[in-house]
Amino acid sequence: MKKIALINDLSGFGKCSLTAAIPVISCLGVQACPLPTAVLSAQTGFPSYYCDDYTSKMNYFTDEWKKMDITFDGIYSGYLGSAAQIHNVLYFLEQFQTKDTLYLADPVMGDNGKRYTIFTDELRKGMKTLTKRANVITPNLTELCILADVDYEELILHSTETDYIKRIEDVGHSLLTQGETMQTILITGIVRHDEAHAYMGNLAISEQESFYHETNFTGKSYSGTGDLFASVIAGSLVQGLSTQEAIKKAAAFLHPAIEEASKENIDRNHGVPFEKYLSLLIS
Ligand code: PXL
Repeated sequence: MKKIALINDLSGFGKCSLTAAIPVISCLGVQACPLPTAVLSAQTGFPSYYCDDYTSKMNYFTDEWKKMDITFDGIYSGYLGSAAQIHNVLYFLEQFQTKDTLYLADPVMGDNGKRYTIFTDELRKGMKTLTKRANVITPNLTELCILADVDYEELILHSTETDYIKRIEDVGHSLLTQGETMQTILITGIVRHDEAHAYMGNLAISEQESFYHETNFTGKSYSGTGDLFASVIAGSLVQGLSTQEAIKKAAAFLHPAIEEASKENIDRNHGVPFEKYLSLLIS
């Protein structure tokens, strides 16, 4: 059975990080192997939460797994609680990344133009280092701007213009050329408007081609949707799907869950009812 190492936190509430990744990767028929970066009572968007940082424990997992002679088909790193954890991820990559491993780095740093509370400049530099080692990265538009040193507010001023996606593509291309192993940048959560509607889209950029896919936008964003998306992509690519197929699969799974969250007026911090749609991932 194929295996993916999931370097991410475990949050009791918020339907994000490991609580999103494990069920998705499992439904895609891939073994999920979690390496926790932190254990939290709830994700950090809630007004109060408890966080047990795992920085000093992460390398024990790496060393034990190395002793077990394990190999991974995929490595997926997400939320990191501190810049020190970057070194742990790099240590993990030294032990387990080969030319046959798919490494997906989700540079979790912010959303809707805002940085998450734990975010520091050191963490930004570290995330950038990780993205350079990855084969696929999945920034949302906010994270793309942070990585590429582009002004988010200025960029979204163009969201009603016909060349908006092309503008984002140019930003993505500038990052792609900086990566050592980076083959695909998958930009999530692009909100575009025309006179009548708003759309939410994902843009995949590689050296050879770009692919843009969008669905209607409900007007709200929810905790964990980026993690659910990246999890579908990681599991699908490891299973041999193309990037385009993986994006369509992720959108078909996420769209109804987001629509339901919006209809039910679910608090954004609690995430979307994705559990009801997991069967869409089973083939
Ligand atoms: O979904 C991203 C994420 C993951 N993990 C934790 C978070 C967040 C976003 O706020 O707080 C703990």
